Amino acid sequence: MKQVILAGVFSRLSEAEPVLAETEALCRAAEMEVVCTVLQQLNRPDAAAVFGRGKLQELTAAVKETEAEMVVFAHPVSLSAAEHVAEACGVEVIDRTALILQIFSRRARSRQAKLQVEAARLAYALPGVIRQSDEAETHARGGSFSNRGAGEMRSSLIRRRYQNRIRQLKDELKKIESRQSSLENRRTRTRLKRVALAGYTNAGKSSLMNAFLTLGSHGREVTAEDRLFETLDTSVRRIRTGSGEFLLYDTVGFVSNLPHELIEAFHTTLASVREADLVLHVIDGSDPQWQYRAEVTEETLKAIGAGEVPVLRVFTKADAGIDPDITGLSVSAFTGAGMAELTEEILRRLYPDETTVTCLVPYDKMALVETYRKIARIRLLENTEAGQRLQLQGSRVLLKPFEQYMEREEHENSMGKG
Ligand SMILES: Nc1nc2c(ncn2[C@@H]2O[C@H](COP(=O)(O)OP(=O)(O)OP(=O)(O)O)[C@@H](O)[C@H]2O)c(=O)[nH]1
Ligand SMILES: [Mg+2]
Repeated sequence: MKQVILAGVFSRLSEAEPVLAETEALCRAAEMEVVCTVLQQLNRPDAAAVFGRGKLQELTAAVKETEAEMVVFAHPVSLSAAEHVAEACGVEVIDRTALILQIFSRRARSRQAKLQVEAARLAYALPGVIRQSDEAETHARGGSFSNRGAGEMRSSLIRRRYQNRIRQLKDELKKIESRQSSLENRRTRTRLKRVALAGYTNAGKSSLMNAFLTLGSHGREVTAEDRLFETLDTSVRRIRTGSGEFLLYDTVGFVSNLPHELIEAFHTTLASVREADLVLHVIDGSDPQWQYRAEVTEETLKAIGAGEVPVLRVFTKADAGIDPDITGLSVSAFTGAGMAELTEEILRRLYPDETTVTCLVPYDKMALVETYRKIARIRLLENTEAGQRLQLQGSRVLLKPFEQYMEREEHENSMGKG
């Protein structure tokens, strides 16, 4: 565990709490231990040094006293300001974006995730490289004849190397994407509706996916772990329940102010959310900060271009003691409680005009039933003297001709087994 000092500038210290808690959790995920916190109340961070002069001295003293190895800012900081702070206090300084990039980099397992993280890291570092190479150039121009060249050449070489690597990464990612999109096309042909899990990191999305799998579907379980950003790739599973089917996508979790470099690099991974028919917003109901985190998720959904997709909120970890103020759907991935209700609600949202009815159709009207075999699901309940008792499931409009034979309409959308 690396010992670090958590630092930050906030316009109102009272609002700092959730951001600090979140950054501390991010530090733990990067195997850093926060030994001390140094905050300053300012309308905005000082452009040159983040902190004011006095605060910077306080930070330097804290570094000495605690023997911390690094300072982590809880918000983005310009590269030049970070350099200034690093010079003043003599240890490495990183900002929140760099911290998140580090965690992503540790977690990336698939080739795609690794390339995406590398692209994001280079995009993050590039402005600094460009600045240094520009400075070297200016310096070389103004300098004497003898020092012109070496520094300038080295900097522009590094800059070119970065830019080439970024181009190379983009090309490779495109190849992976085109392979994926042909797979997606095959999926589209099945015309199953798509549901995407979304939510704050560690909310319980992957565990919920696994809970759906135990409802009777086949497919490998996904990894669920008590770690931030455990999932960086998108997995898709076909969920078959007694009441209907859909495709379920599990993907990367969110955190406040997800760096735009990451959002851009993970554009394809996040397509599963943008292109879903329904977003299942998974909220950890046992988390005292759930409200803040749910807002973060809903803002991030907009930021990734999924603002128009209908959202269904679900509170999970009900077994761990749920906030009593919560009124929405609640489930537990561990005990399976609430899963049937959740499935029904998902199907209701996916097929708003579907219904299930029971009819008694006389034997001389069987031709009608045959006509509907292709567009409605029909299940024989029993043969009676008066005719066949059938359960029909399909869109409300299509089932109209059966109205005269209807015995009862079941609760909307519970699609009968079979
Ligand atoms: N008590 C309880 N714990 C749960 C439940 N679901 C998930 N957890 C725990 O919450 C932690 C995070 O679960 P994941 O399913 O990995 O969460 P995630 O949202 O996929 O996380 P990321 O992929 O990191 O964004 C794990 O330690 C799980 O064991 C639940 O229903 N009840
Ligand atoms: Mg996960």
